[in-house]
Amino acid sequence: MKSSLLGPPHSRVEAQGARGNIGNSYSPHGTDRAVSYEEFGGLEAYGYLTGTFCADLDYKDIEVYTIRDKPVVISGKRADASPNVPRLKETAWRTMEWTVSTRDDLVREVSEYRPLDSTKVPQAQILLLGPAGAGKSSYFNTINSIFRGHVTSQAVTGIAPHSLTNKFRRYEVRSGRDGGALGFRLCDTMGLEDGQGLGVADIPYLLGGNVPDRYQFNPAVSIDPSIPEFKVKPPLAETIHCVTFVIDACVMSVLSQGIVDKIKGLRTKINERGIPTVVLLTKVDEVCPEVAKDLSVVYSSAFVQEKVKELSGRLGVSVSNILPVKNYATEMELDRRVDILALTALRQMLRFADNYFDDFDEDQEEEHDGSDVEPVDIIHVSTN
Ligand SMILES: Nc1nc2c(ncn2[C@@H]2O[C@H](COP(=O)(O)OP(=O)(O)OP(=O)(O)O)[C@@H](O)[C@H]2O)c(=O)[nH]1
Ligand SMILES: [Mg+2]
Repeated sequence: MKSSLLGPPHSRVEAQGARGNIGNSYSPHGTDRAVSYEEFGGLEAYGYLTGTFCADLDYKDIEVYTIRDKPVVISGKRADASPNVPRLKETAWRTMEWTVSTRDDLVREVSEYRPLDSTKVPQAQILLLGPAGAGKSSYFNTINSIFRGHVTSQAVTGIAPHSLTNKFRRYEVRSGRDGGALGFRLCDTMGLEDGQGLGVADIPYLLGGNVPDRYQFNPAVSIDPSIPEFKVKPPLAETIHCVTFVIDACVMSVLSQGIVDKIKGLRTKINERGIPTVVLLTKVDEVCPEVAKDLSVVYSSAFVQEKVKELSGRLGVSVSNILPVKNYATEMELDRRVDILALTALRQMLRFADNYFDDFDEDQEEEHDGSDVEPVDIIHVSTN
């Protein structure tokens, strides 16, 4: 079945009379980039971009070569998607109170968070890693919005042929416009891409705090330790204390093997350093129509649960460490349910950062003279 589509990436399009989302994903045929096209809870179609991006970068030509029912697994059984398949489970697979007081308690808990005094670290450093377009910058914007009290978009977000974020940013979050800085930073990175973008060789420098704020990434070249601003002997306060992988629920099923391998390679490096990892599953509003209507049913959604299980299997991460979120993308006003999911995830990251501090080996706090920095894998940590 072939048909041509013209539509904005990562948004709804019309095809074969059905509505769905497009997400760029993998490149099986050289310069062609395949897309997944997914109807809410129903059809799944695969196609290739047949044209180039138009001048305004907003539209892609897409030739769909197949459309088929999207397999859905409910309670461990594979079932064809159909209107008869219950989208919501009778019993939620995670519990959550969606009340105003839950939101307020989370805001308070996160606002009051500070790393243990003994660490001499003023702010936990959380590194956001993930494929291009997964929602890393949007997650920072979401958290920033919550504490600003209105929707903001400090970090640039959007869809582009390659990662839109091209600078390393250690974002601080303030409580209110003139309030003090909170006890964490969200470190935003360039997206992971097949054959380019952030790579496994870059990760030791990012984890080790060697890379300065606003470092300009080069998608074709690994981080260069010979740049003048490269921090040879960063303090513990600047190293990474928790890593968050950000994965787009819409396209995770069709992530290329190259990207999955890259993520696994990064995880190995991160685990070797005992740094805890969390996975954010973004865009859950785009994989389940019930969730799109009301985010508070996210933990009852069979589709979201299936995505969580699938991701767990694909990346080898435990289900409990995969946290569904919906970032602010088009909203003008804050939404309590968006805040609760985003803050629950952040609280988990901060708890994990605390675990890292608890486990931090005193031996690693020894001074290094910094003269022995090697191209990869050497991270110098001191407490100054
Ligand atoms: N519906 C929906 N859209 C989202 C969500 N998160 C992000 N988006 C949209 O997805 C697109 C990409 O988001 P970004 O935050 O720029 O993604 P990124 O991971 O920073 O991408 P790069 O910087 O290019 O690597 C933007 O158009 C966002 O508005 C979400 O949870 N739901
Ligand atoms: Mg970004």
